[in-house]
Amino acid sequence: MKVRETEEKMDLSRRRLLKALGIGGAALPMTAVASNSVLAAIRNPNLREAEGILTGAHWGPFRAVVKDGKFVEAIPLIHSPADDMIRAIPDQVYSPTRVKYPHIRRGFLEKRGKADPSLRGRDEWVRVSWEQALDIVASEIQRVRTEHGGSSILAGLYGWKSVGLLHNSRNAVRRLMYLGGGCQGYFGDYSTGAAQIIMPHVMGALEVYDQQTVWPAVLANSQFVVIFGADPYVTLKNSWNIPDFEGYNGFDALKAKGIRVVTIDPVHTDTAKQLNAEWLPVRQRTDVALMLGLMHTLYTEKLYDAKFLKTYTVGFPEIEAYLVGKEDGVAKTPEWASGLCGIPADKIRALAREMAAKRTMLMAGWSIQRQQHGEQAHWMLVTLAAMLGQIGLPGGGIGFSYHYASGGSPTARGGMLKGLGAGTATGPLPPPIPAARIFDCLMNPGKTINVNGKDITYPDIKMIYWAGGNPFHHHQDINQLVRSWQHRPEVVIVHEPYWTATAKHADIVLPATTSYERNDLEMGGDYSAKYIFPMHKVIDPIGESRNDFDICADIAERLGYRSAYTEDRDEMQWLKDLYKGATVGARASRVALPPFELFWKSGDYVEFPIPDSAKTWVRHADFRGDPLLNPLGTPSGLIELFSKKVAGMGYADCAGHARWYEPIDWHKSDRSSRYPLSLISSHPSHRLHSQLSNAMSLRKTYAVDGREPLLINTQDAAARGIKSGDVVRVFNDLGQVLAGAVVTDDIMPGAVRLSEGGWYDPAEPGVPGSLCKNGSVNVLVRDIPTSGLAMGNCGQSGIVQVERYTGPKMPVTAFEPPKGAVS
Ligand SMILES: Nc1nc2c(c(=O)[nH]1)N[C@H]1C(S)=C(S)[C@@H](COP(=O)(O)OP(=O)(O)OC[C@H]3O[C@@H](n4cnc5c(=O)[nH]c(N)nc54)[C@H](O)[C@@H]3O)O[C@H]1N2
Ligand SMILES: Nc1nc2c(c(=O)[nH]1)N[C@H]1C(S)=C(S)[C@@H](COP(=O)(O)OP(=O)(O)OC[C@H]3O[C@@H](n4cnc5c(=O)[nH]c(N)nc54)[C@H](O)[C@@H]3O)O[C@H]1N2
Ligand SMILES: [Mo]
Repeated sequence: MKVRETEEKMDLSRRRLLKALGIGGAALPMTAVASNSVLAAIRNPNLREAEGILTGAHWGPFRAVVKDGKFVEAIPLIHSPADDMIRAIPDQVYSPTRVKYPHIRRGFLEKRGKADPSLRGRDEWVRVSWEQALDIVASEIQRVRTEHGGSSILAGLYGWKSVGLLHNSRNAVRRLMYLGGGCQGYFGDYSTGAAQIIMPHVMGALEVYDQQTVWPAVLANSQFVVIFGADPYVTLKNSWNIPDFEGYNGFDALKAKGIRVVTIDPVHTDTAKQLNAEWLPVRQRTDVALMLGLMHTLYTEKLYDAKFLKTYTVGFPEIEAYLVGKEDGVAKTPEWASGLCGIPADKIRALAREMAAKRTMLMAGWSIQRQQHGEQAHWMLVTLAAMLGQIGLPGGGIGFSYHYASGGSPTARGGMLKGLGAGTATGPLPPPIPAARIFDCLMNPGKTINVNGKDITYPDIKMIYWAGGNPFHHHQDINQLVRSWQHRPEVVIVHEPYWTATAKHADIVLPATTSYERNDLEMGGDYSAKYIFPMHKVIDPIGESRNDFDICADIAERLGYRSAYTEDRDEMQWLKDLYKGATVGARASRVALPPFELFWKSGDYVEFPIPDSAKTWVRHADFRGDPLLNPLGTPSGLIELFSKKVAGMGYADCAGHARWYEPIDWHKSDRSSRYPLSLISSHPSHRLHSQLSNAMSLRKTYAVDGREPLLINTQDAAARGIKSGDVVRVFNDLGQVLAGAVVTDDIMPGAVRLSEGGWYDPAEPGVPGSLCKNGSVNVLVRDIPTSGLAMGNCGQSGIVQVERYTGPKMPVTAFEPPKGAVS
């Protein structure tokens, strides 16, 4: 595999001081390792000062340069397409949007839980002292818990927070609530809500977060790569841990080797351009129909692998009946598929033949499952791959995470750091609700839903406590969110470094530090797990901001359990103990780590060795080798193209095998005469969701008239008299936003793209239905579940109309602190 030239690689050849030593077969005495490392450290005693302070973000490791106490520059450690995001960090840290002091909205300060909730989002803010804020927070927790029980507290909620395993804001809050008796939580996430529920029924594993057939095996064997609904050159910029960016090396090498790539996407993506791929524009939400057309071709032309289906799967007879139309009277011919997805029938046939003739890797992103009936997309792709019969072969089959966090980067042998845990709840924990049903829950206390075969009854929520997430960008149908938020809870508490829309809609906002204002540790490479990065504090906290952990510890103190919360450990002791845990794990896999003190003092990172066996690893090869000895975790032990279990659950919108369902919103629905454009809400190229939106140096490079950019096709723009740079109004019957037009043929006619993560900016703050001046896409997306089975979110849904905006000037105010806030 071609190795990307990185500063980090040069660093390593210069000084290997902290490279963890793979001991191989024979165990080295620990002392030998330690003295080695000590020697190395003495050779570079001033590493930190000389090269900047090593730390990291979801978008990469970097060295922070500090001058006169100010964080002035962030230098990427590994060059990647995320460099511009790293360079924007100082700008983000010093943004005028920082929450510098604790604030409480006036109504709440005066009347507490009896304050008018409809003033949320428009009340005036009052700066208060930490003492006063913490006293009020603690007494509100106490009051709500006593009056309504732990299940009325919705806490430790969804969000991407920052990297750092100790300062995990979600767990900091969860731990506070667990030790106090418990709280209401959630399951699943917004990323793969549908896939992570359906895949275990079909494949016996999550697939989406599992290791993929590694890149060296793909590069050596794949002859054809088809990418469904993914834009890896964009989405590989971010990882849950600190990225290793190895996925870019994989895709670059694919191109260098001249392996043919086809992308199936409504957008001519950065990835398609980078790889010189053939672009097949597909109508949004119709991939399942396309897959059926491909399968029909394989079937009628006898290009499918009957032996594979017989040996490794159950349920092909049901699929067969459905394909030829015995089940519903409709044969799923390429012509049928073409009528729905817009790709010509001959093209579908040619694609199916090529897939069957070559060693083919089907790579899918997650957009196609973040839609109504999203379960079907991944299930149908598995069904198509099973017909091709290449699952478990090197370079063939399916991969659901090549676009994310460098899935396919070979896994190292070493230790894993654990982080701050939520601890054990001292009281009963109610069954968690699906992540994206939170606002259905707010509006409907006592309602019972049935999800993945289980009944769950919604609690009556009185308190929302959020740290590390931004629901006023991430949740669908923001107007409904405003309504429910102003209707139900008595108290809303948010920890935030920035005045996001979520903070602006709270009762109490506590200023949180960024990860550059505290010490921490993080793993590097989600799939490779090959680095441990130190995250040294770069600067002192801005304003009076504090670490989530310290805030919660002080609240725990007021509630009488500080010592249980902190385990009487301070920041450095926690870090030392987390590191010690990884040392023990590493030793078990015969890898020695340098002692913590040395590691921390050096300011450098640790890199674990990648064993040769990891470089040839093929997903499902063991199953293919012997399905009896290595069964999948499904009821049959085989791939379930038909699942009796799912069929038995009886959902009207998720049957026993993958099938095509018409979505409520698409180009053929009734509403499409009023809202003829399909709305694509891809993940933004230059930020992580809403994070970094407030870094203005970066924003200047993509915003149009200071607003979120809307990609619109040349024909659609011409028909509406829209030019690049125009302010446009994007609307449907859920709401309306302003955006800046980018007219291009990189998006197919009939579709527009407004990336997720735009800061919600209501022209009339706190008023549901208000125009959003900045272009937050979730004002326009329905809050419906993918299906009864998974109840994932449908972020990649929506249909809209677009017109040139001719109304009064509406400057963006999303990045200004709210009324009364002291900054
Ligand atoms: N329409 C549509 N909607 C979508 C999607 C889509 O494709 N389409 N995608 C969905 C997906 S996959 C996801 S993952 C979600 C993402 O949704 P979120 O994870 O909520 O998005 P982020 O912008 O990352 O929000 C994280 C927040 O945590 C704050 N934060 C960062 N560090 C800290 C810290 O140390 N302490 C505290 N207290 N706060 C901190 C940040 O300032 C930020 O406001 O969005 C979902 N929404
Ligand atoms: N730069 C950047 N990287 C990120 C993130 C970020 O915010 N910014 N977020 C991270 C997170 S939390 C996640 S979950 C992942 C998300 O990874 P994904 O869910 O894969 O990303 P999306 O942006 O939703 O969609 C990817 C592609 O699908 C296309 N698409 C949309 N609808 C359809 C459809 O119906 N059919 C087809 N064939 N294509 C369609 C879009 O045009 C886009 O090119 O990315 C991660 N990486
Ligand atoms: Mo996500």
